[in-house]
Amino acid sequence: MDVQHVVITASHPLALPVGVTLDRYIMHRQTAFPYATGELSQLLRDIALAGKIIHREVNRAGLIDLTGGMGVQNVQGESQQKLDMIANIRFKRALTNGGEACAIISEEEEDIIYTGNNNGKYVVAMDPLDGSSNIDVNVSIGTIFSIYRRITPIGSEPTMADFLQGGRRQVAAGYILYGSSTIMVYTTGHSANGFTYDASLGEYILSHPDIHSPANGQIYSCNDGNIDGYEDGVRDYLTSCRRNQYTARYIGSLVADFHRNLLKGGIYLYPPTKKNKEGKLRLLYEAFPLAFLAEMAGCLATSGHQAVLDIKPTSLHQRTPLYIGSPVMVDNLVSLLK
Ligand code: AFP
Repeated sequence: MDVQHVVITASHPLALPVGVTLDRYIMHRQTAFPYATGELSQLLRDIALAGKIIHREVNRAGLIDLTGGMGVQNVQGESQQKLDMIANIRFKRALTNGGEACAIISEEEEDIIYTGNNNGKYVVAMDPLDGSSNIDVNVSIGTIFSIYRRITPIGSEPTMADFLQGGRRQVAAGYILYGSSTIMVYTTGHSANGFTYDASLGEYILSHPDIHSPANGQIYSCNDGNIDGYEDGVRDYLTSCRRNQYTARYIGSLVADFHRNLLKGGIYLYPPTKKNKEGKLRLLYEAFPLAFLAEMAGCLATSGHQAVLDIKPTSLHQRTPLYIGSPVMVDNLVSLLK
């Protein structure tokens, strides 16, 4: 059954104030959907819970390494695994135990992961820990997730088709950034909201309601070392950024770069390069979810030739060029591309 969505912005009578917990917010939002069964709400809570566990692991990563170095393992035998593999295991476990997802795809794994919950209505695409080169050096990293309502019959085994529906079919998407604080930002298709994690309470608290990104910005984020491989239009755009004395900021963790630009105004670019002719970023795990969020917050996301959300996915690990951020900046860039 198609559900009538109710748009709730910060000024809507159903909107909740800064300071409410994520759980309460999710429950409250559910009341806006007359036919909601609570399954998507539960799935979001499962993801949030996995995020808390990753937050804990990230914050003691150095200590885990020490333990691993001593040849000691924890009860799950995981202490010597790299943090991105641990995050992958944690998320799979949370989503499998939660029962709402019938299948998962992960940037860390080649094939579909079947949860055994064939009655689950949803499938989840996730990058459990993006920015792996930053893990060992205490620099911000993040989890990205994307949720689709399955198109195969409930009760049957999910298939690739459930994951290849296209970005506009996402029912929810978001990220958890493990930075100077941990924040979960997500959308269910109407507004984008951010919840900062208070570890002392064990709760995510609404801190960034109804995010609207500035229409224009002065920050550009790309790997300058790849510039020789960029097409002329991208190089021209970067030249204009320098001429305008914009600020260059590149963390190398998409979630962190995206989050900063979302709040402050800016553009993130990962064009095709000599090494990655299709671009480096993954369509299903990185580009689709962030593009969905971006559009909710008033930003644009393009591959250079079309809106990211209009790209037809054909494989689970497909790559795409990505230009995402403030609409004026993205439009200026696109006007220079052939
Ligand atoms: P890793 O997880 O392999 O570090 O890749 C991170 C990422 O997908 C994205 O988060 C970064 O913005 C981008 O790749 C960094 O890529 P470069 O190191 O090529 O700039």
